[in-house]
Amino acid sequence: MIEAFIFDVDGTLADTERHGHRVAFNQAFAEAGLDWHWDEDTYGDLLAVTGGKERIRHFVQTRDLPQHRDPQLDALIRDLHASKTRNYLELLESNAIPLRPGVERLLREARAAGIRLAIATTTTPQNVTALHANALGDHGLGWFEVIGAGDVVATKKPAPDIYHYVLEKMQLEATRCVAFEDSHNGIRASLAAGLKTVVTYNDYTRHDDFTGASLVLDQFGDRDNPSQELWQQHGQNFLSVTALLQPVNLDTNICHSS
Ligand code: XBP
Ligand code: MG
Repeated sequence: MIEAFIFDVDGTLADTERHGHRVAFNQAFAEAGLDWHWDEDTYGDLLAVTGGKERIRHFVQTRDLPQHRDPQLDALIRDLHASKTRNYLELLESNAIPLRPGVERLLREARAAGIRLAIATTTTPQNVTALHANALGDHGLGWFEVIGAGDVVATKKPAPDIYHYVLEKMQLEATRCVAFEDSHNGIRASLAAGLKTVVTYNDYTRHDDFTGASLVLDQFGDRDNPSQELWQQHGQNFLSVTALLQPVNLDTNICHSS
């Protein structure tokens, strides 16, 4: 019997990457006097590396930038990422990034059905609390029993560490949980941890390989903004807790790579 839903954040709860994180990174680079600029396509490629600090390091190394040989590279990455996080939090505080369609509804339905909620994300913890506070109000913070985020684990997605961390904190078996993800890195992590996974892709991840997912959707949807894929697959307008708790909807493993 399913007892908990474990949600990824970026790309799943909210479409944060293109106009959120990416903009915050570019602001940090400009503030530091660097001529680096991650346009939307470049950032889409860099999303193959999870973790903002790891992403900056990957960018410097793969483009063999002069900073690559700087003995202070670690300090530069740390300072850039701190600026980026400040910029991103300001973006969230201006309520610039809404939750995706159906997310708040599904969270409320799950709470009403007694389903426990948690977060398993690569992003920085402050980013999670700010997203929830701005999108759900301060009461929204208490909806999640465990927030597994960022550097709380040594190895980020696609490693399963963050899911293992959350399962251990919740004292739950993976078979009692459903994971919600948006990307190939994310589903690799959740499947490696043994969780059935629902995917809601976005513009950056629509062509990712989601093999092994139980459901692959364009969005959770709402009555007035339906999920197109769920309608085609199951004749339902939007993803509901009732649908998720019917084993048939989660026992199918989808081969989805386009
Ligand atoms: C997505 C990520 C994060 C964000 C940037 O996390 O990989 O690194 O892109 O956030 P998820 P930080 O999909 O697991 O929520 O700069 O704070 O890492
Ligand atoms: Mg994600």
